[in-house]
Amino acid sequence: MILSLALSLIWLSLESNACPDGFVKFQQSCYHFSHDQETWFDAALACQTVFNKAYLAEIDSQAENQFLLHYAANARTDYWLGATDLQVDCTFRWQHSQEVVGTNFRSWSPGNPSGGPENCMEIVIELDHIGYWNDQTCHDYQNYVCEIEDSNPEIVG
Ligand SMILES: [Ca+2]
Ligand SMILES: [Ca+2]
Repeated sequence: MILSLALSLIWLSLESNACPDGFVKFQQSCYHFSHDQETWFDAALACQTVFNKAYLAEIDSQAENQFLLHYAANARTDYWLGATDLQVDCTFRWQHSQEVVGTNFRSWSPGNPSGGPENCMEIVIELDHIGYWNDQTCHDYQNYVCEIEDSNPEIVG
């Protein structure tokens, strides 16, 4: 009786943390790693429209950074992230929060951000098979990560 109650509580708590279909949960957010490739602008639009109110992923903590870089490294895939330096060259800003990228920690690939025409931020997998941050030409076609906060789990789904 107690065991079955405990099991149903565990089941309920798992259920209430469910992410939308196609999303993976990590801490307070759900992430969708795209299978299609888009320009940065179309990727940002896809997160907003196809996945109701999601946004291109914003890295807020070292833990979230490690999660996303490891996922990309395992998938051996580059992914757009939600920051650009379209306002001030080499000062990357998250589109969702408007915070400046990399004030507390940074994972730029050596020699990056390289600036100039590379105005959009991505995770790049380098020859060492490790994921880093990179600035890339916004019109390149890349996979992308959408993020949605899981603050109202009962509405999700
Ligand atoms: Ca985030
Ligand atoms: Ca670059």
